[in-house]
Amino acid sequence: MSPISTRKHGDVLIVTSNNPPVNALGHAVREGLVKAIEQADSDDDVKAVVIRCEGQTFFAGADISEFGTPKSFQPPMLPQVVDIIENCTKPVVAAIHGTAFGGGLEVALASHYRVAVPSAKLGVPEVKLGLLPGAGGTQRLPRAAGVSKALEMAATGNPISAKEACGVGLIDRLIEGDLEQHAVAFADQVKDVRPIPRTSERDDKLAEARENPAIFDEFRKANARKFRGFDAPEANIKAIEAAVARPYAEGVLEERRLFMELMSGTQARAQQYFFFAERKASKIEGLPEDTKPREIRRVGVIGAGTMGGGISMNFLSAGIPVTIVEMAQEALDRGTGVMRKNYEASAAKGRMSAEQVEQAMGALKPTLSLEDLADCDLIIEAVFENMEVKKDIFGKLDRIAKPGAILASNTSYLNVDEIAASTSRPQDVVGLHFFSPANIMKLLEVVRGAKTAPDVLVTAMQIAKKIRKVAVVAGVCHGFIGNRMLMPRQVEATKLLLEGATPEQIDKVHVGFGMPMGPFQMADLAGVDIGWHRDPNRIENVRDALCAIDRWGQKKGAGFYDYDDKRQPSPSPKVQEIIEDFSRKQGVERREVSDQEIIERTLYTMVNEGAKILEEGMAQRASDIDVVWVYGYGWPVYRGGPMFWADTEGLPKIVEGIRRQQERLGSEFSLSELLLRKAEAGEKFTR
Ligand code: 3H9
Repeated sequence: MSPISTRKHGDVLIVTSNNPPVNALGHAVREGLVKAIEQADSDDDVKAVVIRCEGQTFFAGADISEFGTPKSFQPPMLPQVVDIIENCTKPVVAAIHGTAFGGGLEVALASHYRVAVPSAKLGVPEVKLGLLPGAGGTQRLPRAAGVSKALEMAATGNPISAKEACGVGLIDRLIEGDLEQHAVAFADQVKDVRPIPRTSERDDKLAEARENPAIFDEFRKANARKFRGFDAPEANIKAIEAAVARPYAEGVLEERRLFMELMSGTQARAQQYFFFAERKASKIEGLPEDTKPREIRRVGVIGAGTMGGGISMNFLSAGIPVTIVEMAQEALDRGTGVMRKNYEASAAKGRMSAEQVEQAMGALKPTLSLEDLADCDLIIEAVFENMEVKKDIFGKLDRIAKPGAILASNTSYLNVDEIAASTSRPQDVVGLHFFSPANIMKLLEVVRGAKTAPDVLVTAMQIAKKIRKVAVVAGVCHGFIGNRMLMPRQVEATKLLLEGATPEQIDKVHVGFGMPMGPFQMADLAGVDIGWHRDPNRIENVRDALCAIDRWGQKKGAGFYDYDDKRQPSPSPKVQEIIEDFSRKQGVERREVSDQEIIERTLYTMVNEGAKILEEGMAQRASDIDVVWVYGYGWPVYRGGPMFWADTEGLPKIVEGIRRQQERLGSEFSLSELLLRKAEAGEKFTR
C-alpha cells in the first residue's frame, strides 16, 4: 500500500503522507506524490492541492537509509518530484507541522504556498550529513528567504522556527488551531489566483547579493573556524553563489554537480554513518523487552564543584528539581553562585529568559546534609576521584536513599563494581560519567556494573535523552571507553617528546587531523596538575617537572606552552630545556620525528585500544566508540570516529603502521587480536 493517499474536500485535493516515523521521502513516498499531483492535474474538479503529513512531522527529508542503495536512484528521484509539484497547474499548499527538513523543506519550497503551525521548524540539515540540499533547495531557498538567511541555514544546517520563517517570507501564514482545516481554507482562498507563484521563477530576493557579491566571502570569513576541515559548508555556499550568478536552470545543474561530488566523498559517508551511530547508541542489547524505566522526579547531586554544578544544571534546565549537597557552606555558596552566573550568562546571550533563570535556580535545593537526599529518585555522586571517599559516600547513601533510588557515580576511571559493593543494593548502582563542562558536553558514558539492573540502565538512557545528552553504554574497565583510549595517546605523545618531537609539532598534527586541540593543548586547558602527586621534590617525568615549577597550564599562564594575557600560546624555551634534559637523563636519543610517526603512534594505538575495548565487550558496538570520541573529545565527525576512520584507512594499513612502530611502542604495548583478525580477514569494524 502506498504511504501517500488522497481525498477530496470540496475542490481541494488533500494529499496525505503516512510514512512513520518521520515521513522520510523514500521511493514509495516519491512515487505516491507524483501520482497525486498527476491526479490533481488531470481532474477538472480539483482546483487546489494541500500536501500534509500524518504522525509526528512533515517530511523530515530524503530517506537517509536509502543513500548508497539502488533505491535512491530509482525514479522518480527527489529533484524530479519537486519539479513536478512546482509545475502543477493547480495551486499547491504545503501544510507543515513538526520538522520540514531537507528534502521536506524542498517539497515545501516547490509548493506554491506554505502554511505552518507555530511549533514547526524549518531547516536544511544536509550539511550535517556532509551534503547540500540536492533537490533544488540551494536554488529555491535564497529566492524564498533571501541570500543571507539561505546561507546561514544551508551552511550551518540549523533550523529556524516557523515564526522566524514567517518573518523572512518562507511561510505565508501561521496557523493556530487545526492545521488541515486551515490549510484547506487557505487553499480555497488562493485557488483562483493567477499566475501561480513559483519560487524558481522569483528573482526579487537575489538582488541583495547581486548588488553585494562580497557577502559570500564575508560569510566564509565569519565562519572559517566553524567550517574548518569540512567539505560540505563550502559546497553549500558555492551552490547558493550559483543561484545568484546564474539562471535557475544552470544553478540547478551546478547544485547537482556539487551534490554528486559530496555524495561520493568520504566525509558524507562518515557523517551519514554517524547519524545512525548516534541513534543506535541509545539501544541496549539483550535487555528484556518489557523493561520499564523508573520514575525520576527529583535528582540529588553530591558535590557542588565544577562537575557537580554542571551536572545539576542539566536537570534543572530540563525542569527536574535538584538537591545539591556540599560539606561546607562556603563551597556550597560558591558552587551555586557559579551555576547562577552560568545561567545568567546564557540569559545575556538570549538563550534563556530571566524568568527561566529564576525558575531553574528556584528548583535547586542546596544543603549540607546527605540526609536531605532521602527523597531523591536518582543520586549522582560527583566528588573527588578517590575510591575510599566514594565507598564511604555510597555506604552512607545505602542507609539514606529510599528503596529503588538509583545511585550513580560520576567517576571517570574507578571501578563501579567496587563502589557498588559498598552498598547492599549493587543492582541500583550505575556509573554516569559526564564530560566537562558537564552542562555543555553532549556525551554521557553510562557505566554498566556487573550487577546493574536492566531497569536502571533503561532509566539512565531515558533520562539522558531528557537532559539532551547522547548516552553510550560502557563496561567496567579503567577509564571506560573514552579515557581508556586517551591513555595510549597520552603515553606515546609524551614519549615522542623525549625522542625529539615538540609539543607544537604533535599538537599541530592532531589539529591538522581535525581535532579541536592536540594532547598538550588539552593538558594545558584541563590542568597539567590533574592527578599530580603534589610533591615538588619528586620529579619523575616531564609533567612532574612542569608542575613543580608551577606550570599547571592555562590557569597559571604557563604549562607545556607560555601564555600571554589573552591566553595565546607560544612555544616555551623552558619546557624545551626540561624535555631535552629528560631525554639526556633517560638516555633517549633525540631524532627527527615525522608527522606520519605521530599519527601511527598516537592515533593508530587509539584504534588498537578501541579494538581491545570491543573484544572485551566493554563497548556494545564499534559505532558506540565513535560516538564517545565525537561527542566527548571533538573527534572530527567528518572522519566518523576512530573506528570508522580506521576502516576508511584500511585495517591492514593500521596493523602495518603499528608493527612498524612496535619496537618504540615498547613491551607494555600489545596488538589487539580482534584488529589483527579483522585486518587479515579483510573485514571492517563498522559497516
Ligand atoms: C536530504 O533530504 C537530501 C535532499 O536534500 C536531496 C536528495 C536528492 N531518513 O532522530 P530520531 C529515523 S538528506 C531515514 O530518533 P527525533 C531515525 O534513524 C535528509 N531515517 O527522532 C530513527 O530511527 P530508529 C535531511 C530517518 O524525534 C527515527 O527516524 N534531513 C530520517 O529525535 C527517529 O529519529 C535530515 O537530515 C531520515 N531522513 O528527531 C533530518 N530521519 O528509531 C534527519 C530520522 O530506527 N532527522 N530517521 O532509530 C532528524 O533530524 C530527526 O530524526 C528529526 C526527529 C528531527 C526529524
